Amino acid sequence: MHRQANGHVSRALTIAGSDSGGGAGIQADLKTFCGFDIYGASCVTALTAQNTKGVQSILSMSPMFIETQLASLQTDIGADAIKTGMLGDALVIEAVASVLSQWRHRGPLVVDPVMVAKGGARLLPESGIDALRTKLIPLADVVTPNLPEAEALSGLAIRDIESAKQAALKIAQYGARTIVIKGGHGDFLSRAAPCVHSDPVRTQSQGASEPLGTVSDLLLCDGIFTTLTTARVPGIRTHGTGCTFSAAITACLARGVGMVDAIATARRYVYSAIESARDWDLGTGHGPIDHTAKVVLSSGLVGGHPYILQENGWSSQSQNE
Ligand code: PXL
Repeated sequence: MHRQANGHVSRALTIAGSDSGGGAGIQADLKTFCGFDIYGASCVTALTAQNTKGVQSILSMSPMFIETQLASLQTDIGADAIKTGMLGDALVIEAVASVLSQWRHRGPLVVDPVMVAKGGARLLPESGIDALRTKLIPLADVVTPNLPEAEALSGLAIRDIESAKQAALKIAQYGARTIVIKGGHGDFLSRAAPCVHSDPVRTQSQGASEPLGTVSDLLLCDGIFTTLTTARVPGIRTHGTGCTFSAAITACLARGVGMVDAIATARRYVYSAIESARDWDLGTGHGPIDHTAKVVLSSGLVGGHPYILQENGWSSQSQNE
């Protein structure tokens, strides 16, 4: 278990829905926290009856019970970083935002603006989108929309890298410091963007053409755009990748990792988790990913804590970091 300099165990909190199938939501988040040697606590916002074929039913928690769970955690365990996932509706978003805005000494907030499940089930009605924009995103240190979520939040159609950048700027205007638009749903972001930070996996420079079969995310951090690119792993074992990505960022932030390194590390973890589950025989639909995949952390990120390097196609530069 990772401990901070003062000996405290690093704690991450997920505020999200339960996936009975174990691949997404609270279950994915807690597995991810374990993968990063972080203590994980949870506030359940909704229960889903779900398997790899889809969501069969949803039972929402009342905003009042969600507030009670958060009060239990706030007054005892605390959190070095917090993420939100499926929140369910505008009233829950308002309740969560209200608690978080009054929570002193909490860590950074990662908002994964979950709207639709991989199989197509709606996890947030249209009416919740405005509450995300006006109540929760202003509190966020980082927001991690996929392409459809970025379009819904910004009100802009994303067709290419330029429109993606406009959408990111719009979402940043709601008050979040960092925006990651995930390109897993399409290749709009695979055209190059100006690159300032270097991605340990692979970085595209402006104007460079990108090899086929890649996934690029657009990062806007403190006003600077970067694209982060990885090889695309073929197959449909991608259930829970969004939850896992935002949970991995949360885990890194709880450990004190800087924002850009946290995002790059989370991408590597998700890549490893997809790659590692490729030949799993588990369910017949959108299969889950392997949360026991090795985490690749840079030595500089974790202050001497033992880390594991994995040979899975990362550049030697990242393996040697
Ligand atoms: O991946 C989005 C998501 C978030 N939270 C829960 C889910 C899903 C997708 O299925 O079930 C609970």
